[in-house]
Amino acid sequence: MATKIPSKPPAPRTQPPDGENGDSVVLERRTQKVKPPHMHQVVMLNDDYTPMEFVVVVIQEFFNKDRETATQIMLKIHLDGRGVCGVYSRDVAATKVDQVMDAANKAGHPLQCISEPVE
Ligand code: TYC
Repeated sequence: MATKIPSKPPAPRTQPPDGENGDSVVLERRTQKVKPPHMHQVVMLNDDYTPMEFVVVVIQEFFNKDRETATQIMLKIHLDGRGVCGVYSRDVAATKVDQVMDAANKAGHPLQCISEPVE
């Protein structure tokens, strides 16, 4: 392939590059551009068929809660219809939902779990 030779050399700079005044370099302070990730909560929903013990074990296993805390979360879901099991980045929350749904399907329980952005 033929390389095009520029007919004229580039014109010499008349201005120093941005941030330089010729003698010294000026560093600009900029505000932080990277925002923390938007967090998502994994919410478990109540139903009339999934055994309480199964829900407690799932919360312990996938949300790293002790038995006491897992039981309190399960009872909250049972009484209120829904409850937050944990708050994570979007991808981790989606993985938790998949893990719970997979375990519930394999055990033959209708347990439902969703992920939603934290307000
Ligand atoms: N309501 C269920 C029962 O009485 C227990 C249950 C709790 C089911 C929480 C689902 O997410 C749930 N066996």
